[in-house]
Amino acid sequence: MKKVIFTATILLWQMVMGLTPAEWRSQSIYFLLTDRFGRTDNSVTANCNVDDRAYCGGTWQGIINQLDYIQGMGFTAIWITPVTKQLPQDTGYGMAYHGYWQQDIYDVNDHHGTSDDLLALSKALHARGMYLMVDVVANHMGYAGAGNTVDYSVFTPFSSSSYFHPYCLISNYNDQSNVENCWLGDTTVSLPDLDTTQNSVQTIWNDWIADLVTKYSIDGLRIDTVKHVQKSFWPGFNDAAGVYAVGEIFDGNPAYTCDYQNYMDGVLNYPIYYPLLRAFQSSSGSISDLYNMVGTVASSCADSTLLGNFIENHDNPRFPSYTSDYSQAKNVISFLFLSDGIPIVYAGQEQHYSGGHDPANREAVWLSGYSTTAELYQHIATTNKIRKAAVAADSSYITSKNVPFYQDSHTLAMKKGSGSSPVITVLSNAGSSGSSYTLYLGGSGYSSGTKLMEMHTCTSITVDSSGKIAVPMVSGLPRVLIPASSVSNSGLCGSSVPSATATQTTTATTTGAGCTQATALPVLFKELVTTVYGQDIYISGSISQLGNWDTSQAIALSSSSYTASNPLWQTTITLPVGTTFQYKFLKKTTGSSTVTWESDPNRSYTVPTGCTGATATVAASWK
Ligand SMILES: [Ca+2]
Repeated sequence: MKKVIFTATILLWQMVMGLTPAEWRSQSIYFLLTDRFGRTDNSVTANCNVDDRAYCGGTWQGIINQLDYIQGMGFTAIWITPVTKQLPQDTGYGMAYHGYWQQDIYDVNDHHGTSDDLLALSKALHARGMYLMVDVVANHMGYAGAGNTVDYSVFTPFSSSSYFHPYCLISNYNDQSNVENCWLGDTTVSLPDLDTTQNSVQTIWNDWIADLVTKYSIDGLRIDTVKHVQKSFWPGFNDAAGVYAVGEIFDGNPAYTCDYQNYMDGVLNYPIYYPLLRAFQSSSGSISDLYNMVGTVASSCADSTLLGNFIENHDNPRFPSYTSDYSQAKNVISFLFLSDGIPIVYAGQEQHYSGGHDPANREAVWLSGYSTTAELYQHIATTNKIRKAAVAADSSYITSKNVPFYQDSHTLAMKKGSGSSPVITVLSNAGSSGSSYTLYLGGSGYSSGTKLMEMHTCTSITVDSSGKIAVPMVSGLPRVLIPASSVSNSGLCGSSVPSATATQTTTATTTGAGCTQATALPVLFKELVTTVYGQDIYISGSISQLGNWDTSQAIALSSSSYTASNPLWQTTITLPVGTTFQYKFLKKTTGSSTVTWESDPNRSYTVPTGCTGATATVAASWK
C-alpha cells in the first residue's frame, strides 16, 4: 500500500510539473552544450580550443547567469546535454565534456556543478515560466579503451558484463539487429551496449528516468541514439518519464525515422534537415525537394507538429559552414519556427558561428560576449514573437498542418493555421544579393480586400482584387504575413495597426498605380571601413531604432560581404517613412569596453517615401 501511495504521489507531481506533448507544441527550444555555454565566473574571454576536446568550464550556474540572454530571444525552454557522471580519462578523443560517455547514472557530472546547482537551474527556469529539457542516453555507457578490455566495475549500476550485449562493433547500418545489438565507438573509446531487452535493464532505466524527472522537475527529454535500441523499449521508458520526449534518429529517410514516432512522442526532424539544408545553402539549392518533403513528413510521421526542427546541432556542421550569407541563414531559421514542429536553435547559431564537423561546431558561446544586437539574435527574437502572435490569435495554429502552396526556383511559400486566416511564410534562397521585386502571390486562401501585415518590414498589404498578395521581396530576406487583426500585442509593428495606415494602403491599391506607398522602408546602411580581427562596426543614433545614442543598444553591422579590397560592413534597418535622425558609425573590440566613434559632425538622414518592396540605401566611408 505504501508503494502505491508513493507512486500516485509521483504521478501527481509529474502532472503538475512536467509538460505534456500538447504543451510542448507551442514552446521554442534553445539547445546548448553545458560545457560550452556559460561559466560560473561569467568570463567572456576564457579560452576554449574546440580541437582540444577538453572541458572548457561551462556550468549549470553559468546557464542560470545567462538566462536573460536566452529569454531575450523569446525561447521558452532549454535543452541541456546529459547530466550524468562521465568517464574521467583524457582519451584519444579528448574528455567527456559533451556528456555522452556516462559511467554512473545516479551521480551528476561534477564538471558542470552539483546536484543542487542542477536543481537551481530547474527552479530558475520555472521562475521565469521557462522549461527544462534534459538529454538522456539509454543505449550505452562509456569506456576509455577497447570493447574487449572493459572493466565493468566502473559502471553504476550496470557493474557486470551480464547487463550488456556481447562485444561487437556495429559493422552494417543496413542491418537493424546489428545496429541495435552491437556497440558504437571503437578501440579508443567504446560505448558498451546495454542489453535493453532484459527486464532487469528496462526496470533500472524506467525507475531511473521517473526519479530523474521528479528530482529535478524536468519538463521534457531529448533521447540520444534511439535507433540503437529496439523499438519496443521506448514506450515504457517514455511512459515512465511522464513528460514529452523527442528522440534522435540520425537518419534522413522519413519512412525509417517517422516510424519511431509510433514509439515515443516526437523525433528530431532529420527528414526535413537534409532538404532544408540543401534548399538554402546556396541560391541554386532545390526548393522543390523541400516543398515535397514537407508533405512527405506530414503524411509519414504520426504527428508532424510534435517533431523537433533544427538546422544546426553538435553532431552536424553549422549552417554558416556551408554559406556565410545572412539572408540564407535567416530563411532557414524562419522555416524552423513557422513550419510544423517545435523549433530548436543550437547555441551559437544566433551569433552566426560557423564551425564545421565535430568538434569544430562546439564553440564556446561566451566568446561572443553574448551580443544581443547580433543580426541573427534579433531575427530569432522577431521570429519567436511572430510565432507567439500566431499562436495567440489562432487556437488551431499550432496543430494545423503546414501547407506549401507556391514555389519557384528561389522561392517557397507556405501557409499554416486555420483555413480563413493562415500565417503565410515566404522564403527565398537568393541570398543577400537577391534583387528587390514584388512577388504577386496567389493561392494563399485569403480573399480580396483582406488586410495583412508583413511582419519584418511592418508593411500593410491589402489582398488585391484577383486574390493576390504583393509581397515585397528584398535581398533574399524571408517574409511573413499575418492578418492585420492578429498583430496587436505581438510586440511588433506597433501594438495595433493604425487606421490611417489601412486607409492609405487601400487608397493606393485602388488607384491601380502599381505602387503601394510604404509606411516604413528597409534602409540599407553600407559603411566601408577596414577592421582587424576582433573589431566590429555598429551604428548608433538619435532614434530608438538606433538605440538613442546608447552604445550598448547600437545595431551591429554584418561583415558577411567584407573583403580586403572592399571592406564593406552593412545592415538593413526598417524605419518609418519621413523619420529624420542623426547617427554615426562606431567601432567595438571584442573583450574591450572601449568604443571608437567616427569623427564629428554627426551624420543626418531622412527616410524617403517609396513603394512597398523598395529599399533605401545609405553608403558611407569611415571618417
Ligand atoms: Ca543498442
